[in-house]
Amino acid sequence: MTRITHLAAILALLPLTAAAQDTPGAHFITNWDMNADGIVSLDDLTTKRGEVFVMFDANEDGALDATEYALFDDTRVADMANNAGEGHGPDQGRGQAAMLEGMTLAFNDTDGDGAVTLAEFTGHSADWLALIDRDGDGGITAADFDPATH
Ligand SMILES: [Ca+2]
Ligand SMILES: [Ca+2]
Ligand SMILES: [Ca+2]
Repeated sequence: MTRITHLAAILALLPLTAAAQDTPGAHFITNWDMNADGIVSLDDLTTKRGEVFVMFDANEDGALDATEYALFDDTRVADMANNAGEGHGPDQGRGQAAMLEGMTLAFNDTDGDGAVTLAEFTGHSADWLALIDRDGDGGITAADFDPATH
């Protein structure tokens, strides 16, 4: 029950879907653009990462441990597998890879103790933004997912 609830929730949060996606990164932008101004800013990322964190902190101790992170990882993999069946969507290339990397335990575990605290997770929002923000304008837009841009 808990697992299913989490899965359903994260599918709504991280729709790395190729379905009905004409603009690269459109779903990411729709779901992470918290103030709906068309640009995913650092504030948007930080706010949303806080929500994702709470969702996966099953024992509510303020840290994602290895067990909790395994579910988080599984959920992202399941989401990718789900969407892979939808035909060939646009190759989001490095944008999508960066998006996934920014969610990993290794990326977020600043002190290397094997668990990620809320401060660590939200504290890496800027690093994550920098990874995805290919045109370096400080916000994430469709331009940052365009496979033609390098
Ligand atoms: Ca926890
Ligand atoms: Ca840590
Ligand atoms: Ca940008």
